[in-house]
Amino acid sequence: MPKALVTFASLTGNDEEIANIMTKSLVNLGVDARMVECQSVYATDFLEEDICVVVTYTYGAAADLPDEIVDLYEELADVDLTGKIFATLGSGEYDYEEFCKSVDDFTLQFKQAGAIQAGEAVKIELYPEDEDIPEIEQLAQQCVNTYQK
Ligand code: FMN
Repeated sequence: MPKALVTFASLTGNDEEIANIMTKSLVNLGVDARMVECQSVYATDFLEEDICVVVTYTYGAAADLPDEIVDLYEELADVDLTGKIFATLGSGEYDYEEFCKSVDDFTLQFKQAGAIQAGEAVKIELYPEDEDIPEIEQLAQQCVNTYQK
């Protein structure tokens, strides 16, 4: 059974719900998945996992990473995740110039750490509605498919 860690940053709950849906989707596919708030996670924790998932919002004047996830982002630069599978998701708002930029930042950081992207990052406007759920479930399925290859 593959192991997955889903970590998230969420100020007003949108990304927590996305993380929740992703975790449940993985569990439904037979993955031993757990969901942990990002301030309780170190990049080295991913070394114990098969599937690494980050869910984050985007904030600040210049589409910044949330303060609480900056440490995890920086630590990823020093971890070798070769052979691991990753997925990134997040919530943002179209009104801002750089929609869900933090999701893209993590995608690049995971790639630089040597991990394999399971599927296209999922970006959701604000709260995940019913119509967003299939996209999240599809990413969970892609994580499992990539693991089984
Ligand atoms: N969303 C983006 O896509 N890009 C941004 O640059 C961006 N900047 C923001 C700046 C501020 C001050 C605020 C209040 C929101 C910003 N957002 C931006 C929208 C948030 O990412 C969005 O509300 C998100 O759903 C919050 O997630 P959470 O409920 O998990 O905290």
